[in-house]
Amino acid sequence: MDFVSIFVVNNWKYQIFFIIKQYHFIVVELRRLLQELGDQKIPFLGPTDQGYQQLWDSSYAGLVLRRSCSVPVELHSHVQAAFLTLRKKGCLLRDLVRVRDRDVFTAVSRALLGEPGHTYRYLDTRLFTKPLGLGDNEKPVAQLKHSLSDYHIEDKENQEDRCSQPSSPCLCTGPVKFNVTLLNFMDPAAMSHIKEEPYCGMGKMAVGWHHDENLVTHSPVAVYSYSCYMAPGEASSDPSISERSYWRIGLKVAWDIHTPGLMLPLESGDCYYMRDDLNSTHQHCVLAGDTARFSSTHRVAECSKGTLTYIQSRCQEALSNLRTDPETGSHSLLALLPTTLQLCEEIHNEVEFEWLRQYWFQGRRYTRFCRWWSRPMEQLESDWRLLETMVGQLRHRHISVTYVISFERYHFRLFEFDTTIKKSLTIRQIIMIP
Ligand SMILES: O=C(O)CCC(=O)C(=O)O
Repeated sequence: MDFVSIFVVNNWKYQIFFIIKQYHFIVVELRRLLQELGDQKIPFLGPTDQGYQQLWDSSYAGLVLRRSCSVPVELHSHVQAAFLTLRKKGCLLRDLVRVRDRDVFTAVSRALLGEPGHTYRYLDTRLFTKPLGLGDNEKPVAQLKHSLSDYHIEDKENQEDRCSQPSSPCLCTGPVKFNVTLLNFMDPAAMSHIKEEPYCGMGKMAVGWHHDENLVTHSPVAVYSYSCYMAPGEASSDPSISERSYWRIGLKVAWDIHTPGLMLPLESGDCYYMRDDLNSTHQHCVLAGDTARFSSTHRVAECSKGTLTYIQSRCQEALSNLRTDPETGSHSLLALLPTTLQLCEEIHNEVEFEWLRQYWFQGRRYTRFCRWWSRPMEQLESDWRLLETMVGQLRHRHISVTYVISFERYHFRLFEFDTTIKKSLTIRQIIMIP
């Protein structure tokens, strides 16, 4: 085995060892907590329970509620109309994600809006943004994003002037620039089965317990909630409506079965913020109410490896080692340094597994509603073909171990569709979900 191969094998083994160790820790810790909990449930408090506000202040200080009446009426109506149009146009789809080694469709339908060329990766699926603010349907969502981020930087006195119910002093650290907006929709009446919340007994869950992934450290998450067919604030005037007919947010301290959970009911048009480190120290879930509901969740995604500009520059970096003979069109490598070859292989995998496959395994989702990504994806595909040529050159030089190992590295689930992949991107047809 040559130097490059040994280096890659060792590096790879180390990464696998690290992932297994982490996974092992999580499984052991979870088992220990479940054992300690036994048949009991973790207690939780809602607004009608004594000590609710105290619990909020002491253990959920990063959670801030902004009541619907503090959002301009016009904005409500534009945003809500935009949600309905986007749904009618079929832009919201259930995502195929990876949860505990299984491929599952999310219960909620989703669409990602945001900065052009940005992506957001969660549960092993990369979503590609529909540019926010370009089309008429998305403009109100862009306005909502501004309103939510402006509110974030307002000082506390201003907040108290409003009709919101500030729960605790907010630690605003400055302007926030949300770069992605994940829209969610679910109509409980259309679902054949909705999972029960397992740890506290909070009711039916539209989105299970999780931390929002892939955010910059301490990114706030701002959420606007729209329960269809309920005017802003309407439900609160009817005392006969039980708490469970509302959509609610459940929160609990991560890895803690002693601190009671918190349940926050939302009226249509309410917004809530998860600030400071709340998203990393706590988990949240979404509990289904009686009506259909949209939510628009705004966040600052960690995009250092998640923008089109990034992956294009990576391809250029690798391709700078390729020489094309102007007369014959034949290709050769300029340098054969182990580090250069390894970099080429890494980029080759990255563009294929993190971009092309991620894009195509979601079917015609993106080409159907937004042409924005079509051209850049064609360009990435053509770069990938050139990188394929470069890897072919390596193979002829018997450095094949590097190739095979890194080839098998990502997304085993996609391999189930075809074991002879990498021949060409006819893989599109194979991996696309109808
Ligand atoms: O709908 C909500 O209120 C939050 C949704 C959520 O947690 C998510 O999309 O990650």
